[in-house]
Amino acid sequence: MNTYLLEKVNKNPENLKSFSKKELEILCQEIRRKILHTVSVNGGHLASNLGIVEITVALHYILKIPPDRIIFDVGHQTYPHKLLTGRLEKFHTLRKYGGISGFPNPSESETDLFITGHAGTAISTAIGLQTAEDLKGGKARTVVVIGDGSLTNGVTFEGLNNLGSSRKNILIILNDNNFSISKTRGALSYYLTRWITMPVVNKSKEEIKEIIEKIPRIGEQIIRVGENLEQKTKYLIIPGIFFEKLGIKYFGPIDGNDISQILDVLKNIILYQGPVVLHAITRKGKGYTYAEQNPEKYHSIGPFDIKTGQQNSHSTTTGKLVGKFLEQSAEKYDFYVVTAAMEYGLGFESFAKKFPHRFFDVGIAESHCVIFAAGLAKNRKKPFVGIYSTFLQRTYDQIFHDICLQNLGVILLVDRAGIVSEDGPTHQGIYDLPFLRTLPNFTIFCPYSIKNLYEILNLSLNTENPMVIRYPKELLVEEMQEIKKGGKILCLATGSIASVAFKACEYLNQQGYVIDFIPVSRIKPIEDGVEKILCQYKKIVTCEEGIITGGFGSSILEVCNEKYRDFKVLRIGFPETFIGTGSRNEILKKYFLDEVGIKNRIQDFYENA
Ligand SMILES: Cc1ncc(C[n+]2csc(CCOP(=O)(O)OP(=O)(O)O)c2C)c(N)n1
Repeated sequence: MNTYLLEKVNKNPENLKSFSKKELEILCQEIRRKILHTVSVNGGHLASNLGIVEITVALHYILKIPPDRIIFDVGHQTYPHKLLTGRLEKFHTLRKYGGISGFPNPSESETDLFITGHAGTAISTAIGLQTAEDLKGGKARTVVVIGDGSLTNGVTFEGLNNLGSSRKNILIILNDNNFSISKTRGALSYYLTRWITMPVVNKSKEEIKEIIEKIPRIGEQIIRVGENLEQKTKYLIIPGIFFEKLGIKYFGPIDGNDISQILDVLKNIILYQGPVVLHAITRKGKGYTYAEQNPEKYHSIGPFDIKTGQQNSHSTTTGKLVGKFLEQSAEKYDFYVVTAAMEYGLGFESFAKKFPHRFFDVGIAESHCVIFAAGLAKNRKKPFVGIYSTFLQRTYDQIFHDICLQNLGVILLVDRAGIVSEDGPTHQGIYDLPFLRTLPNFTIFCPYSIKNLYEILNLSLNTENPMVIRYPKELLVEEMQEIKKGGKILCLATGSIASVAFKACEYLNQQGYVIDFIPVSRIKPIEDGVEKILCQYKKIVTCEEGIITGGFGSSILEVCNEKYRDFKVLRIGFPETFIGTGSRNEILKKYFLDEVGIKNRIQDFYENA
């Protein structure tokens, strides 16, 4: 693969500044090819990165980074940025154990300022950075790159509101491709789409006048009151008006995949004082036909064949089983399914297609999503909320205030609980249990097998109180057994790690140890049977795929502490830390949570504690 220009930039990023427009175009092609090739082997966020190439190259051409800085919202679209900032040689390790991250990471490069992966933070971060810059009397510039999906996020709105009044010199590039993962949802998206489809952009002044006049009711009025044509066309530019009302200057839209056009506009806009939005229309998946035609599928994809576009493996997920269950139950039960832009990852596409009036995608708006569901429940329409564990963190207050405090029958389907492999520290689903466990009125389940998952889902159809069902991405085992041998140690394991702990106990029992094992799925309130049996053991081991601080093991420790005097508890789980990229197996091994690690720790506890 020819990466001549990319190598030149890799040697010294300053070389980019001497490239001709033709060379910049070729550089964009080299970047696209490199990304396509690497993601086809490692998996990753393909479509978003292919769409953002020209904008990234243009920004690196215009800015001096550092001290100038680009803050990418979410950060899933930083592959071109990584290739332009010294990570070409390591790019083949993208998302691998010990390799470079699929998201910004300051430990890789000083040009990545924050570790990010959750939507909506970039504008607030930029205001903070720029305020500090002003306080220091510095001259560095801050540019935000944000997609139309992330623009709809509530945190983004808070940032925009503050930006308009704080008047900071921040340039926001709105990367508008009409998609988040699925089609972007909400009124703002509707207005942006109107803009794209409106033919006004390339028309002559006379033609623009004609178009405005034809707008029912308000067209003639606009022509009368507008002072000049530019001002008149502004009334067509509804998103422009949205930003300008907030005090943010709006320019655009421009073709965000045309490097010449972006450079011409950027050169002028970068000199503008105060907050500015540049609206760039891009094509998600640009340059790779399969991704252009199906941006949802190629938003985040596992390894695939470049020629055919086919994914190498099609492992099903626990979420897909949940989606299927909902679909089948919907014929008999009256309920609704809600998500914050994660229909595809949750495995809910089929339900959404079959029951479009019972499915609500509210956009990347987790806090709103949870309160919306509370409203449904209060008005006797039973909601299931599908959400990833890591994004659930955004909704702690809403769960507390709008679900648990009101004791409403909202069922939270918490997917990606446990290790999520390649997405790294921003996406690990290991922190939710400790914060959920503190809230009154909740029942929390961590199913340990598919059979157990279905039992819990069936239960949830008839429940009228708040409930959480946490499950991993990977398929759970079909069934799980108990081991009851009257052993001197009891091992209690919950959720996805239970099958690993079971194997470790089974192995030890074969070696002559006597260890009892019980898989536990209802961890709040702790299952009655489990609570009663604890008194029979002096040594108890707990196992969970989450941090041990405040988790399942801690709840067992609390019960023992309240009821018994003479006991020891070994809690096996993750230490209080952030966990990087790698496959689930690699990470479990590193933290001694694989079969061998668990076996060794139980053995040591058995013999020495
Ligand atoms: C708070 C939060 N919710 C959900 C996600 C999952 N997610 C990752 S990227 C993405 C879509 C972002 O869309 P957009 O900003 O338009 O960028 P694009 O990928 O289209 O370039 C979503 C929903 C997330 N990262 N953060």
